[in-house]
Amino acid sequence: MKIPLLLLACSAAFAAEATLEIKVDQAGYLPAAPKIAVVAAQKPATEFLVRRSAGDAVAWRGKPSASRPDADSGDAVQLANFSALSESGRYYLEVPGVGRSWNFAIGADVYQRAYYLAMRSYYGQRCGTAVDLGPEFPGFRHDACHLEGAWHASSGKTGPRASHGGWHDAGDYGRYVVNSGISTGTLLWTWEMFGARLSPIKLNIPESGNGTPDILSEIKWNLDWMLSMQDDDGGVWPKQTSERFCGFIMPEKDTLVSYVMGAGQEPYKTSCATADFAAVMAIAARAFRPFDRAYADRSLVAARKAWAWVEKHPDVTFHNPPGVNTGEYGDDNCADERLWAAAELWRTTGDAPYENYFLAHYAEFHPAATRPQWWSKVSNLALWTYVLGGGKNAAASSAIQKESLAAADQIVERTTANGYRNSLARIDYEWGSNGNVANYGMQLVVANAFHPDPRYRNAALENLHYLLGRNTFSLSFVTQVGEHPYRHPHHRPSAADNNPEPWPGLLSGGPNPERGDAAAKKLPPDLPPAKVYVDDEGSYSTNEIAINWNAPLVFLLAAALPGQ
Ligand code: 9MR
Ligand code: ZN
Repeated sequence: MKIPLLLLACSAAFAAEATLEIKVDQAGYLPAAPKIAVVAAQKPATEFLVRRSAGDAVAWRGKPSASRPDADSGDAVQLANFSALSESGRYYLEVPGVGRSWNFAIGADVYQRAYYLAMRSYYGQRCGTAVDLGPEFPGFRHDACHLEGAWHASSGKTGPRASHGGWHDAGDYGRYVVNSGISTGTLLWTWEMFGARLSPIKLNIPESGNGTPDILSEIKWNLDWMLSMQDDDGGVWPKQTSERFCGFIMPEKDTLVSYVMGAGQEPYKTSCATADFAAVMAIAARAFRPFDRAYADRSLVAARKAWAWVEKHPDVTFHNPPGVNTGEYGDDNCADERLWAAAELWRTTGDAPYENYFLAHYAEFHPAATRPQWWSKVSNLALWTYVLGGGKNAAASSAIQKESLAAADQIVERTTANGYRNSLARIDYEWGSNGNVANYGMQLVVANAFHPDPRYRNAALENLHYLLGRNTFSLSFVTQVGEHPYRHPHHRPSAADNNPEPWPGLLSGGPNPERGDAAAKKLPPDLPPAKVYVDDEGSYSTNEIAINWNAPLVFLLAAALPGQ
Protein backbone atom coordinates (compact mmCIF):
# COMPACT_ATOMS: atom_id res chain seq x y z
CA MET A 1 0.00 0.00 0.00
CA LYS A 2 1.42 3.35 -1.03
CA ILE A 3 0.11 6.35 0.86
CA PRO A 4 0.16 9.58 -1.13
CA LEU A 5 0.96 12.62 0.96
CA LEU A 6 -2.26 14.33 -0.01
CA LEU A 7 -4.30 11.50 1.45
CA LEU A 8 -2.30 11.51 4.64
CA ALA A 9 -3.05 15.17 4.97
CA CYS A 10 -6.77 14.58 4.40
CA SER A 11 -7.08 11.84 6.96
CA ALA A 12 -5.14 13.91 9.46
CA ALA A 13 -7.60 16.75 8.95
CA PHE A 14 -10.45 14.33 9.48
CA ALA A 15 -8.83 12.88 12.59
CA ALA A 16 -8.55 16.33 14.09
CA GLU A 17 -12.31 16.64 13.83
CA ALA A 18 -13.30 13.63 15.89
CA THR A 19 -11.83 12.60 19.22
CA LEU A 20 -10.85 8.99 19.79
CA GLU A 21 -12.19 9.35 23.33
CA ILE A 22 -15.77 8.98 22.12
CA LYS A 23 -16.40 5.56 20.63
CA VAL A 24 -19.41 4.79 18.45
CA ASP A 25 -20.40 2.09 16.02
CA GLN A 26 -19.34 3.93 12.88
CA ALA A 27 -21.86 2.04 10.73
CA GLY A 28 -24.58 2.79 13.20
CA TYR A 29 -27.48 1.44 15.20
CA LEU A 30 -30.86 -0.13 14.42
CA PRO A 31 -33.84 2.12 15.23
CA ALA A 32 -35.48 -0.12 17.83
CA ALA A 33 -32.28 -1.52 19.39
CA PRO A 34 -30.26 -0.13 22.31
CA LYS A 35 -27.78 2.57 21.27
CA ILE A 36 -24.77 2.99 23.46
CA ALA A 37 -21.58 4.92 22.86
CA VAL A 38 -18.58 4.73 25.17
CA VAL A 39 -16.75 7.79 26.47
CA ALA A 40 -13.25 7.29 27.85
CA ALA A 41 -12.11 10.84 28.59
CA GLN A 42 -9.38 12.27 30.82
CA LYS A 43 -11.98 13.82 33.10
CA PRO A 44 -15.41 12.21 33.59
CA ALA A 45 -18.01 13.75 31.31
CA THR A 46 -21.22 15.12 32.75
CA GLU A 47 -23.28 15.54 29.63
CA PHE A 48 -23.53 14.33 26.06
CA LEU A 49 -25.46 15.47 23.03
CA VAL A 50 -26.43 13.64 19.87
CA ARG A 51 -26.42 16.07 16.96
CA ARG A 52 -27.63 15.69 13.41
CA SER A 53 -24.67 15.53 11.02
CA ALA A 54 -26.40 17.90 8.63
CA GLY A 55 -26.96 21.21 10.40
CA ASP A 56 -25.79 20.18 13.90
CA ALA A 57 -29.23 20.39 15.52
CA VAL A 58 -29.45 18.63 18.88
CA ALA A 59 -31.53 15.45 18.58
CA TRP A 60 -30.84 14.05 22.03
CA ARG A 61 -29.30 15.14 25.28
CA GLY A 62 -28.30 12.83 28.10
CA LYS A 63 -26.02 12.13 31.04
CA PRO A 64 -23.36 9.47 30.74
CA SER A 65 -23.17 6.75 33.38
CA ALA A 66 -20.68 7.08 36.23
CA SER A 67 -17.09 6.43 35.24
CA ARG A 68 -15.79 2.94 35.98
CA PRO A 69 -12.66 1.01 35.14
CA ASP A 70 -12.69 -1.52 32.30
CA ALA A 71 -10.16 -4.18 33.18
CA ASP A 72 -9.69 -5.53 29.63
CA SER A 73 -8.55 -2.18 28.22
CA GLY A 74 -7.47 -0.31 31.34
CA ASP A 75 -9.75 2.57 30.30
CA ALA A 76 -12.08 4.50 32.59
CA VAL A 77 -15.35 4.26 30.69
CA GLN A 78 -18.74 5.95 30.77
CA LEU A 79 -21.71 4.78 28.75
CA ALA A 80 -23.70 7.30 26.73
CA ASN A 81 -27.09 5.72 26.22
CA PHE A 82 -29.36 7.25 23.60
CA SER A 83 -31.52 4.20 22.92
CA ALA A 84 -34.71 6.24 22.86
CA LEU A 85 -33.56 8.16 19.78
CA SER A 86 -35.03 6.11 16.97
CA GLU A 87 -35.41 8.53 14.08
CA SER A 88 -33.45 7.45 11.03
CA GLY A 89 -30.64 9.77 10.04
CA ARG A 90 -26.97 10.62 10.37
CA TYR A 91 -25.65 11.82 13.68
CA TYR A 92 -22.60 12.36 15.80
CA LEU A 93 -22.05 12.57 19.53
CA GLU A 94 -20.70 15.63 21.24
CA VAL A 95 -19.33 15.64 24.76
CA PRO A 96 -18.70 19.19 25.99
CA GLY A 97 -15.07 19.62 26.93
CA VAL A 98 -14.10 16.37 25.16
CA GLY A 99 -15.08 16.78 21.51
CA ARG A 100 -17.17 15.04 18.90
CA SER A 101 -17.39 11.49 17.57
CA TRP A 102 -17.27 10.09 14.06
CA ASN A 103 -20.55 10.26 12.18
CA PHE A 104 -22.85 7.26 12.37
CA ALA A 105 -26.35 6.39 11.17
CA ILE A 106 -29.56 5.24 12.74
CA GLY A 107 -31.68 3.18 10.37
CA ALA A 108 -32.97 -0.25 9.45
CA ASP A 109 -30.33 -0.68 6.74
CA VAL A 110 -27.22 0.62 8.50
CA TYR A 111 -25.37 -2.72 8.03
CA GLN A 112 -26.18 -3.18 4.35
CA ARG A 113 -22.92 -1.73 3.12
CA ALA A 114 -20.81 -3.61 5.67
CA TYR A 115 -22.55 -6.86 4.75
CA TYR A 116 -21.92 -6.25 1.06
CA LEU A 117 -18.25 -5.50 1.59
CA ALA A 118 -17.62 -8.30 4.10
CA MET A 119 -19.25 -10.94 1.92
CA ARG A 120 -17.75 -9.58 -1.27
CA SER A 121 -14.30 -9.72 0.32
CA TYR A 122 -14.33 -13.46 -0.47
CA TYR A 123 -14.37 -12.59 -4.14
CA GLY A 124 -11.19 -10.61 -3.51
CA GLN A 125 -9.66 -13.71 -1.90
CA ARG A 126 -10.31 -15.87 -4.98
CA CYS A 127 -7.35 -17.91 -6.14
CA GLY A 128 -6.84 -19.26 -9.63
CA THR A 129 -8.61 -16.48 -11.45
CA ALA A 130 -8.24 -12.80 -12.21
CA VAL A 131 -10.16 -10.60 -9.77
CA ASP A 132 -11.36 -7.05 -10.31
CA LEU A 133 -13.52 -5.14 -7.84
CA GLY A 134 -14.69 -2.93 -10.69
CA PRO A 135 -15.37 0.80 -11.05
CA GLU A 136 -16.49 1.06 -7.44
CA PHE A 137 -12.93 0.22 -6.35
CA PRO A 138 -10.69 1.16 -9.23
CA GLY A 139 -7.28 -0.48 -9.08
CA PHE A 140 -8.38 -3.28 -6.78
CA ARG A 141 -7.51 -6.17 -9.00
CA HIS A 142 -5.12 -9.03 -9.48
CA ASP A 143 -4.30 -11.40 -12.31
CA ALA A 144 -4.94 -15.12 -12.21
CA CYS A 145 -2.69 -16.73 -9.61
CA HIS A 146 -1.48 -20.14 -8.49
CA LEU A 147 -2.76 -21.87 -11.60
CA GLU A 148 -0.43 -24.80 -11.30
CA GLY A 149 0.07 -27.10 -8.40
CA ALA A 150 2.10 -30.15 -7.53
CA TRP A 151 1.94 -33.11 -5.20
CA HIS A 152 4.14 -32.76 -2.15
CA ALA A 153 5.93 -35.94 -1.08
CA SER A 154 3.80 -35.94 2.10
CA SER A 155 0.65 -36.42 -0.01
CA GLY A 156 1.61 -39.91 -1.17
CA LYS A 157 1.75 -38.80 -4.79
CA THR A 158 4.29 -37.13 -7.01
CA GLY A 159 4.41 -34.85 -10.00
CA PRO A 160 2.45 -31.83 -11.17
CA ARG A 161 -1.22 -31.40 -10.41
CA ALA A 162 -3.76 -28.88 -11.61
CA SER A 163 -4.80 -26.22 -9.10
CA HIS A 164 -8.53 -25.56 -8.61
CA GLY A 165 -9.33 -22.13 -7.29
CA GLY A 166 -10.57 -21.68 -3.73
CA TRP A 167 -10.01 -18.68 -1.47
CA HIS A 168 -6.67 -17.50 -0.16
CA ASP A 169 -6.89 -18.26 3.53
CA ALA A 170 -5.86 -14.96 5.00
CA GLY A 171 -3.05 -12.47 4.49
CA ASP A 172 -1.11 -15.37 2.98
CA TYR A 173 -1.94 -17.28 -0.21
CA GLY A 174 -2.35 -20.72 1.35
CA ARG A 175 -5.49 -22.83 1.13
CA TYR A 176 -6.32 -25.05 4.08
CA VAL A 177 -9.24 -27.49 4.29
CA VAL A 178 -9.69 -27.28 8.05
CA ASN A 179 -10.02 -23.51 8.05
CA SER A 180 -12.11 -23.66 4.89
CA GLY A 181 -14.36 -26.03 6.81
CA ILE A 182 -15.55 -23.67 9.51
CA SER A 183 -15.47 -20.65 7.17
CA THR A 184 -17.51 -22.18 4.37
CA GLY A 185 -19.77 -23.93 6.87
CA THR A 186 -20.49 -20.64 8.65
CA LEU A 187 -21.26 -18.90 5.35
CA LEU A 188 -23.57 -21.75 4.32
CA TRP A 189 -25.30 -21.40 7.69
CA THR A 190 -25.68 -17.70 6.99
CA TRP A 191 -27.48 -18.64 3.81
CA GLU A 192 -29.64 -21.23 5.56
CA MET A 193 -30.72 -18.90 8.34
CA PHE A 194 -31.07 -15.65 6.39
CA GLY A 195 -31.42 -16.74 2.76
CA ALA A 196 -34.69 -14.92 2.19
CA ARG A 197 -33.17 -11.53 2.89
CA LEU A 198 -29.81 -12.37 1.28
CA SER A 199 -30.89 -13.85 -2.01
CA PRO A 200 -31.70 -10.50 -3.70
CA ILE A 201 -28.39 -8.94 -2.63
CA LYS A 202 -26.09 -8.57 -5.59
CA LEU A 203 -22.40 -8.92 -4.82
CA ASN A 204 -21.18 -7.81 -8.27
CA ILE A 205 -19.21 -10.96 -8.93
CA PRO A 206 -18.73 -12.64 -12.32
CA GLU A 207 -21.66 -15.01 -11.61
CA SER A 208 -24.12 -12.23 -10.73
CA GLY A 209 -27.35 -12.71 -12.64
CA ASN A 210 -26.87 -16.43 -13.33
CA GLY A 211 -29.99 -17.44 -11.38
CA THR A 212 -28.17 -18.62 -8.27
CA PRO A 213 -28.02 -16.15 -5.35
CA ASP A 214 -24.64 -14.43 -5.33
CA ILE A 215 -23.71 -15.54 -1.83
CA LEU A 216 -24.02 -19.17 -2.94
CA SER A 217 -22.05 -18.56 -6.13
CA GLU A 218 -19.24 -17.06 -4.07
CA ILE A 219 -19.32 -19.99 -1.63
CA LYS A 220 -19.20 -22.40 -4.57
CA TRP A 221 -15.85 -20.99 -5.61
CA ASN A 222 -14.34 -22.46 -2.46
CA LEU A 223 -16.46 -25.62 -2.45
CA ASP A 224 -15.04 -26.46 -5.88
CA TRP A 225 -11.52 -26.26 -4.50
CA MET A 226 -12.48 -28.34 -1.47
CA LEU A 227 -13.93 -30.99 -3.79
CA SER A 228 -10.61 -31.08 -5.65
CA MET A 229 -8.87 -31.99 -2.38
CA GLN A 230 -10.76 -35.29 -2.03
CA ASP A 231 -9.01 -38.49 -3.09
CA ASP A 232 -10.82 -41.35 -4.82
CA ASP A 233 -10.97 -43.28 -1.55
CA GLY A 234 -12.97 -40.44 0.08
CA GLY A 235 -10.17 -39.01 2.22
CA VAL A 236 -9.24 -35.34 1.96
CA TRP A 237 -5.76 -33.82 1.88
CA PRO A 238 -5.50 -31.03 4.44
CA LYS A 239 -3.80 -28.21 2.62
CA GLN A 240 -2.42 -26.74 -0.55
CA THR A 241 0.31 -24.19 0.06
CA SER A 242 3.88 -23.39 -0.74
CA GLU A 243 6.55 -24.69 1.63
CA ARG A 244 7.12 -21.24 3.05
CA PHE A 245 5.29 -17.92 2.89
CA CYS A 246 6.10 -15.71 -0.08
CA GLY A 247 7.02 -12.05 0.34
CA PHE A 248 4.56 -9.15 0.29
CA ILE A 249 3.78 -9.48 -3.41
CA MET A 250 0.60 -9.73 -5.48
CA PRO A 251 -0.66 -13.32 -5.80
CA GLU A 252 0.17 -13.67 -9.49
CA LYS A 253 3.79 -12.79 -8.67
CA ASP A 254 4.05 -15.70 -6.25
CA THR A 255 5.88 -18.42 -8.15
CA LEU A 256 6.56 -20.74 -5.22
CA VAL A 257 5.12 -24.16 -5.98
CA SER A 258 1.64 -24.68 -4.53
CA TYR A 259 1.77 -28.19 -3.10
CA VAL A 260 -1.02 -30.48 -2.01
CA MET A 261 0.28 -31.82 1.30
CA GLY A 262 -0.71 -34.74 3.46
CA ALA A 263 0.11 -36.78 6.54
CA GLY A 264 3.45 -38.05 5.18
CA GLN A 265 2.48 -41.72 5.46
CA GLU A 266 -0.50 -44.01 4.82
CA PRO A 267 -3.32 -43.08 4.51
CA TYR A 268 -1.94 -39.58 3.64
CA LYS A 269 -5.27 -37.81 4.00
CA THR A 270 -6.24 -36.57 7.46
CA SER A 271 -9.27 -37.03 9.70
CA CYS A 272 -10.13 -33.46 10.77
CA ALA A 273 -9.93 -32.20 7.19
CA THR A 274 -12.01 -35.09 5.89
CA ALA A 275 -14.68 -34.73 8.59
CA ASP A 276 -14.90 -30.94 8.15
CA PHE A 277 -15.22 -31.56 4.43
CA ALA A 278 -18.06 -34.06 5.00
CA ALA A 279 -19.96 -31.55 7.15
CA VAL A 280 -19.56 -28.71 4.66
CA MET A 281 -20.50 -30.84 1.62
CA ALA A 282 -23.57 -32.11 3.46
CA ILE A 283 -24.73 -28.51 4.04
CA ALA A 284 -23.89 -27.62 0.44
CA ALA A 285 -26.13 -30.48 -0.71
CA ARG A 286 -29.07 -28.84 1.10
CA ALA A 287 -28.27 -25.29 0.04
CA PHE A 288 -27.71 -25.99 -3.67
CA ARG A 289 -30.63 -28.42 -4.15
CA PRO A 290 -33.08 -25.74 -5.41
CA PHE A 291 -30.54 -24.09 -7.72
CA ASP A 292 -28.28 -26.84 -9.03
CA ARG A 293 -29.43 -30.42 -8.44
CA ALA A 294 -26.41 -31.99 -10.03
CA TYR A 295 -24.08 -30.02 -7.76
CA ALA A 296 -26.16 -30.90 -4.71
CA ASP A 297 -25.98 -34.58 -5.65
CA ARG A 298 -22.26 -34.39 -6.23
CA SER A 299 -21.71 -32.67 -2.87
CA LEU A 300 -23.72 -35.30 -1.07
CA VAL A 301 -21.87 -38.19 -2.68
CA ALA A 302 -18.59 -36.51 -1.69
CA ALA A 303 -19.83 -36.01 1.88
CA ARG A 304 -20.90 -39.63 2.27
CA LYS A 305 -17.59 -40.91 0.92
CA ALA A 306 -15.69 -38.62 3.27
CA TRP A 307 -17.75 -39.85 6.21
CA ALA A 308 -17.00 -43.46 5.33
CA TRP A 309 -13.29 -42.65 5.16
CA VAL A 310 -13.32 -41.04 8.61
CA GLU A 311 -15.07 -44.09 10.05
CA LYS A 312 -12.08 -46.13 8.91
CA HIS A 313 -9.48 -43.50 9.83
CA PRO A 314 -10.73 -41.44 12.80
CA ASP A 315 -7.37 -40.30 14.17
CA VAL A 316 -4.99 -39.34 11.39
CA THR A 317 -3.65 -35.96 12.45
CA PHE A 318 -1.74 -33.41 10.43
CA HIS A 319 1.51 -31.72 11.27
CA ASN A 320 3.58 -29.69 8.88
CA PRO A 321 6.00 -31.95 7.01
CA PRO A 322 9.69 -31.22 7.65
CA GLY A 323 10.79 -28.08 5.83
CA VAL A 324 7.27 -26.65 5.61
CA ASN A 325 6.39 -23.58 7.69
CA THR A 326 3.17 -22.26 6.20
CA GLY A 327 0.05 -22.50 8.41
CA GLU A 328 -0.54 -25.82 10.06
CA TYR A 329 -4.06 -25.73 11.46
CA GLY A 330 -2.94 -28.74 13.44
CA ASP A 331 -5.70 -30.37 15.46
CA ASP A 332 -5.12 -33.57 17.36
CA ASN A 333 -8.74 -34.24 18.20
CA CYS A 334 -11.17 -34.81 15.34
CA ALA A 335 -14.10 -36.06 17.45
CA ASP A 336 -15.89 -32.69 17.20
CA GLU A 337 -15.37 -32.53 13.42
CA ARG A 338 -16.77 -36.04 13.16
CA LEU A 339 -19.80 -35.13 15.26
CA TRP A 340 -20.39 -32.14 13.00
CA ALA A 341 -20.17 -34.34 9.90
CA ALA A 342 -22.65 -36.83 11.38
CA ALA A 343 -25.09 -34.07 12.36
CA GLU A 344 -25.01 -32.29 9.00
CA LEU A 345 -25.26 -35.57 7.07
CA TRP A 346 -28.23 -36.56 9.21
CA ARG A 347 -29.85 -33.15 8.70
CA THR A 348 -29.47 -33.46 4.94
CA THR A 349 -30.45 -37.10 4.51
CA GLY A 350 -32.38 -38.15 7.63
CA ASP A 351 -30.42 -41.41 7.51
CA ALA A 352 -30.37 -43.39 10.75
CA PRO A 353 -26.65 -44.27 10.91
CA TYR A 354 -25.66 -40.59 11.02
CA GLU A 355 -28.23 -39.83 13.71
CA ASN A 356 -27.18 -42.90 15.68
CA TYR A 357 -23.60 -41.73 15.63
CA PHE A 358 -24.66 -38.28 16.75
CA LEU A 359 -26.83 -39.59 19.58
CA ALA A 360 -24.11 -41.95 20.76
CA HIS A 361 -21.56 -39.11 20.98
CA TYR A 362 -23.15 -35.71 21.46
CA ALA A 363 -23.01 -35.93 25.26
CA GLU A 364 -19.21 -35.96 25.08
CA PHE A 365 -19.54 -32.28 24.21
CA HIS A 366 -21.71 -31.32 27.10
CA PRO A 367 -22.32 -28.73 28.39
CA ALA A 368 -22.93 -27.23 24.96
CA ALA A 369 -21.64 -23.92 23.69
CA THR A 370 -19.57 -22.83 26.67
CA ARG A 371 -16.88 -21.57 24.28
CA PRO A 372 -17.23 -19.85 20.92
CA GLN A 373 -16.72 -22.06 17.87
CA TRP A 374 -13.21 -21.96 16.42
CA TRP A 375 -11.38 -23.49 13.48
CA SER A 376 -10.45 -26.56 15.53
CA LYS A 377 -13.57 -26.64 17.72
CA VAL A 378 -16.76 -27.16 15.77
CA SER A 379 -18.94 -28.99 18.29
CA ASN A 380 -21.25 -25.98 18.67
CA LEU A 381 -22.18 -26.28 15.01
CA ALA A 382 -22.73 -30.02 15.39
CA LEU A 383 -25.02 -29.64 18.38
CA TRP A 384 -26.97 -26.68 17.04
CA THR A 385 -27.59 -28.22 13.64
CA TYR A 386 -29.29 -31.17 15.34
CA VAL A 387 -31.78 -28.79 16.95
CA LEU A 388 -32.17 -26.49 13.94
CA GLY A 389 -32.70 -29.54 11.72
CA GLY A 390 -35.64 -30.62 13.89
CA GLY A 391 -33.87 -33.47 15.71
CA LYS A 392 -36.51 -35.81 17.11
CA ASN A 393 -34.60 -37.21 20.04
CA ALA A 394 -36.20 -35.18 22.80
CA ALA A 395 -33.48 -35.76 25.37
CA ALA A 396 -30.72 -34.62 23.04
CA SER A 397 -32.64 -31.71 21.63
CA SER A 398 -33.73 -30.35 24.98
CA ALA A 399 -30.31 -30.80 26.61
CA ILE A 400 -28.61 -28.95 23.75
CA GLN A 401 -31.11 -26.12 23.88
CA LYS A 402 -31.05 -25.82 27.64
CA GLU A 403 -27.26 -25.76 27.77
CA SER A 404 -26.92 -23.36 24.85
CA LEU A 405 -29.39 -20.98 26.46
CA ALA A 406 -27.62 -21.22 29.82
CA ALA A 407 -24.36 -20.39 28.02
CA ALA A 408 -26.07 -17.49 26.22
CA ASP A 409 -27.38 -16.15 29.54
CA GLN A 410 -23.83 -16.05 30.87
CA ILE A 411 -22.60 -14.38 27.72
CA VAL A 412 -25.30 -11.72 28.06
CA GLU A 413 -24.26 -11.09 31.64
CA ARG A 414 -20.61 -10.75 30.71
CA THR A 415 -21.43 -8.49 27.77
CA THR A 416 -23.45 -6.14 29.91
CA ALA A 417 -20.69 -5.96 32.52
CA ASN A 418 -17.91 -5.38 29.96
CA GLY A 419 -16.74 -1.79 29.52
CA TYR A 420 -17.00 -1.91 25.74
CA ARG A 421 -19.85 -4.41 25.83
CA ASN A 422 -18.21 -7.21 23.92
CA SER A 423 -18.67 -10.81 25.06
CA LEU A 424 -15.01 -11.70 25.49
CA ALA A 425 -13.74 -13.37 28.65
CA ARG A 426 -10.07 -12.81 29.44
CA ILE A 427 -9.01 -16.04 27.74
CA ASP A 428 -10.78 -14.99 24.55
CA TYR A 429 -8.16 -12.32 23.91
CA GLU A 430 -6.02 -14.53 21.71
CA TRP A 431 -4.99 -14.82 18.05
CA GLY A 432 -8.15 -13.77 16.21
CA SER A 433 -9.96 -12.25 19.21
CA ASN A 434 -12.18 -10.29 16.84
CA GLY A 435 -13.21 -13.61 15.33
CA ASN A 436 -14.22 -14.65 18.84
CA VAL A 437 -16.27 -11.47 19.19
CA ALA A 438 -18.10 -12.29 15.95
CA ASN A 439 -18.53 -15.94 16.92
CA TYR A 440 -20.05 -14.92 20.26
CA GLY A 441 -22.44 -12.81 18.23
CA MET A 442 -23.32 -15.86 16.17
CA GLN A 443 -23.81 -17.90 19.33
CA LEU A 444 -26.30 -15.33 20.62
CA VAL A 445 -28.16 -15.26 17.31
CA VAL A 446 -28.51 -19.05 17.42
CA ALA A 447 -29.72 -18.87 21.04
CA ASN A 448 -32.28 -16.34 19.84
CA ALA A 449 -33.40 -18.83 17.18
CA PHE A 450 -33.91 -21.48 19.89
CA HIS A 451 -35.74 -19.10 22.17
CA PRO A 452 -36.40 -15.56 20.95
CA ASP A 453 -35.28 -13.11 23.59
CA PRO A 454 -34.30 -9.45 23.01
CA ARG A 455 -31.43 -9.87 25.48
CA TYR A 456 -29.76 -12.34 23.10
CA ARG A 457 -30.39 -10.25 20.04
CA ASN A 458 -29.19 -7.07 21.69
CA ALA A 459 -26.04 -8.68 23.05
CA ALA A 460 -25.29 -9.99 19.56
CA LEU A 461 -25.55 -6.41 18.26
CA GLU A 462 -23.29 -5.16 21.06
CA ASN A 463 -20.53 -7.37 19.65
CA LEU A 464 -21.07 -5.85 16.23
CA HIS A 465 -20.80 -2.35 17.72
CA TYR A 466 -17.46 -3.30 19.26
CA LEU A 467 -16.11 -4.50 15.89
CA LEU A 468 -17.38 -1.46 14.01
CA GLY A 469 -15.74 1.14 16.20
CA ARG A 470 -16.99 1.11 19.77
CA ASN A 471 -13.71 -0.15 21.16
CA THR A 472 -10.73 1.27 22.99
CA PHE A 473 -9.12 2.43 19.71
CA SER A 474 -12.30 4.01 18.31
CA LEU A 475 -11.38 2.06 15.20
CA SER A 476 -13.61 0.17 12.83
CA PHE A 477 -11.98 -3.26 12.57
CA VAL A 478 -13.45 -3.73 9.08
CA THR A 479 -11.50 -2.18 6.20
CA GLN A 480 -13.27 0.67 4.40
CA VAL A 481 -16.27 0.56 6.75
CA GLY A 482 -16.94 3.68 8.82
CA GLU A 483 -15.10 7.00 8.92
CA HIS A 484 -12.17 5.68 10.93
CA PRO A 485 -11.31 2.12 9.91
CA TYR A 486 -7.94 0.42 10.38
CA ARG A 487 -5.82 0.73 7.26
CA HIS A 488 -2.84 -1.59 7.36
CA PRO A 489 -3.99 -5.21 7.46
CA HIS A 490 -1.45 -8.00 7.24
CA HIS A 491 -2.81 -8.87 3.81
CA ARG A 492 -0.48 -9.30 0.87
CA PRO A 493 -2.67 -7.73 -1.84
CA SER A 494 -3.38 -4.67 0.34
CA ALA A 495 0.31 -4.22 0.97
CA ALA A 496 1.59 -4.94 -2.53
CA ASP A 497 -0.88 -3.04 -4.72
CA ASN A 498 -0.75 0.67 -5.51
CA ASN A 499 -4.00 1.62 -3.81
CA PRO A 500 -3.86 3.94 -0.83
CA GLU A 501 -6.61 2.02 0.96
CA PRO A 502 -6.61 -1.68 1.86
CA TRP A 503 -8.96 -4.16 0.17
CA PRO A 504 -12.50 -3.56 1.50
CA GLY A 505 -14.60 -5.60 3.92
CA LEU A 506 -11.82 -7.40 5.81
CA LEU A 507 -12.02 -7.99 9.56
CA SER A 508 -8.77 -7.59 11.48
CA GLY A 509 -7.80 -10.48 13.79
CA GLY A 510 -7.66 -7.92 16.59
CA PRO A 511 -6.01 -7.59 20.01
CA ASN A 512 -3.83 -10.56 20.97
CA PRO A 513 -1.64 -10.49 24.08
CA GLU A 514 0.53 -13.33 22.70
CA ARG A 515 2.58 -10.66 20.87
CA GLY A 516 3.49 -13.13 18.15
CA ASP A 517 5.36 -10.74 15.85
CA ALA A 518 7.96 -7.98 15.99
CA ALA A 519 5.46 -5.13 15.62
CA ALA A 520 3.34 -6.39 18.51
CA LYS A 521 6.46 -6.97 20.60
CA LYS A 522 7.34 -3.29 20.19
CA LEU A 523 4.14 -2.17 21.92
CA PRO A 524 4.63 -0.87 25.48
CA PRO A 525 5.01 -3.65 28.06
CA ASP A 526 2.23 -4.47 30.53
CA LEU A 527 -0.61 -3.48 28.24
CA PRO A 528 -4.00 -4.87 29.20
CA PRO A 529 -5.14 -7.52 26.68
CA ALA A 530 -7.59 -5.41 24.69
CA LYS A 531 -4.81 -2.90 23.98
CA VAL A 532 -2.31 -5.35 22.46
CA TYR A 533 -3.07 -4.42 18.88
CA VAL A 534 -1.25 -2.42 16.25
CA ASP A 535 -2.52 -1.28 12.86
CA ASP A 536 0.68 -2.35 11.15
CA GLU A 537 0.88 -4.62 8.13
CA GLY A 538 3.72 -6.53 9.76
CA SER A 539 1.60 -7.54 12.72
CA TYR A 540 0.28 -10.92 11.69
CA SER A 541 -0.59 -11.82 15.27
CA THR A 542 -2.89 -8.80 15.78
CA ASN A 543 -3.74 -7.41 12.35
CA GLU A 544 -4.02 -10.24 9.85
CA ILE A 545 -7.30 -10.97 8.13
CA ALA A 546 -8.69 -14.49 7.65
CA ILE A 547 -11.66 -16.20 6.03
CA ASN A 548 -12.64 -17.80 9.34
CA TRP A 549 -12.95 -14.42 11.06
CA ASN A 550 -14.84 -12.74 8.24
CA ALA A 551 -17.39 -15.58 8.11
CA PRO A 552 -19.02 -15.02 11.52
CA LEU A 553 -18.90 -11.28 10.80
CA VAL A 554 -20.91 -11.93 7.64
CA PHE A 555 -23.31 -14.07 9.69
CA LEU A 556 -23.76 -11.37 12.32
CA LEU A 557 -24.26 -8.62 9.75
CA ALA A 558 -26.79 -10.78 7.89
CA ALA A 559 -28.65 -11.30 11.16
CA ALA A 560 -28.88 -7.52 11.56
CA LEU A 561 -30.15 -6.78 8.04
CA PRO A 562 -33.81 -5.99 7.48
CA GLY A 563 -36.14 -8.68 6.18
CA GLN A 564 -37.30 -12.18 6.95
O1 9MR B 1 -5.94 -18.63 13.30
C1 9MR B 1 -4.74 -19.33 13.61
C2 9MR B 1 -4.43 -19.16 15.07
O2 9MR B 1 -5.43 -19.79 15.85
C3 9MR B 1 -3.05 -19.72 15.39
O3 9MR B 1 -2.73 -19.42 16.72
C4 9MR B 1 -2.03 -19.10 14.44
C5 9MR B 1 -0.62 -19.60 14.67
O4 9MR B 1 -0.51 -20.94 14.39
O5 9MR B 1 -2.39 -19.39 13.11
C6 9MR B 1 -3.61 -18.81 12.74
O6 9MR B 1 -3.88 -19.15 11.42
C7 9MR B 1 -3.06 -18.61 10.41
C8 9MR B 1 -2.69 -19.77 9.51
O7 9MR B 1 -1.86 -20.66 10.20
C9 9MR B 1 -2.04 -19.34 8.20
N1 9MR B 1 -2.83 -18.34 7.53
C10 9MR B 1 -3.09 -17.19 8.36
C11 9MR B 1 -3.86 -17.60 9.60
C12 9MR B 1 -4.29 -16.38 10.43
O8 9MR B 1 -3.24 -15.77 11.08
ZN1 ZN C 1 -3.85 -17.73 -5.65
